[in-house]
Amino acid sequence: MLKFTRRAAIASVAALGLAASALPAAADGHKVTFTLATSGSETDQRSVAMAEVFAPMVAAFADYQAGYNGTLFAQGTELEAIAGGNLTMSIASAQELAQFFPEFSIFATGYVHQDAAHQVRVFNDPLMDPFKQKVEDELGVKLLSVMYLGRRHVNLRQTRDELDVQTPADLAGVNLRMPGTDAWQFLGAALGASPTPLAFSEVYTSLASGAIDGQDNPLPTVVDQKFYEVTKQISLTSHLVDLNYIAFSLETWNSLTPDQQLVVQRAADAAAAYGRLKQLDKENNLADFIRSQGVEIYTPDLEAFRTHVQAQYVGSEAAASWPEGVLDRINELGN
Ligand code: KDO
Repeated sequence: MLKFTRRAAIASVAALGLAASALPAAADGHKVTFTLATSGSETDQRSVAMAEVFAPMVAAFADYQAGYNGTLFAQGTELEAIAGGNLTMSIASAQELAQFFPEFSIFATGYVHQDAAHQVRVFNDPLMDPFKQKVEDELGVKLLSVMYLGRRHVNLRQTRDELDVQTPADLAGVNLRMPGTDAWQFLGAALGASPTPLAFSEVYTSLASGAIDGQDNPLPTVVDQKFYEVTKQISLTSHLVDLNYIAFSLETWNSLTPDQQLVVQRAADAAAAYGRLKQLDKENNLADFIRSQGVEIYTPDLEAFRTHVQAQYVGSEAAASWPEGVLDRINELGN
């Protein structure tokens, strides 16, 4: 297994950074401030990548500040804050964008993206151009890069002896927390569960109190949020290879010089690449730690889940919003 080294990552992005720092500071010496709002923690790999890679690369002309854990803007309100001129950046989701543009639900559909590399090919493919343009034209938000969040799995309070999750039928009646937007709730129901909308910041306490039976974040998030303290099993459904977008204010973007725009784009790509490698490294190496905390991890009947989940989207309102040919192109870009 390729062991991703922190030094290698920093060296590879520093080379980019050096090129960027050769650029002159802001013409009048005045620096803009880029403010990021995220419901993620400060230690989440996407947050770390923005602070340790993106921020230094734009430092010649921009100060960077970040609000974590939803403290600046509640989860799901960041895009509106950017559109309203009250925020520079967010780590947005396709599910949040689907609230404005239903067709974005295609990128939030269970068992479509195959892995991190597939996400990058899709984001960089011409199929993405109309999606990106619409977000710029109608929301005033520029999608700079795609970030890897990870493979989402069903993570429950019940032990496997109490509830062995092999097929969607085993999730009937399970109160599974999903994030609040329609695309997330649809996915939770497609898994066979009874989805409950709840903000990310409420998940730990709701698991601890028993207000919910489970949640579905990737392994790195299970560790970062210590969900292993309040859950007893993970059925590796891998039902969504989840992504986020580095969303940037178009108004701020248009205020930058072409050179500065190039640096911002390169900084976003470098941060996304760094965070992706770190998240993949964590994802591939955390299972034993989580097991050591008393959480049983096992693989269910993946074909049963894939078949059932995908059947729920056929003929759905979400699928009706997908532009002709896009799903076929996404599948072509798969392995
Ligand atoms: C979550 O609320 O479960 C979720 O994983 C949804 C993602 O789209 C994203 O908002 C994420 O939370 C946050 O970035 C916190 O990790």
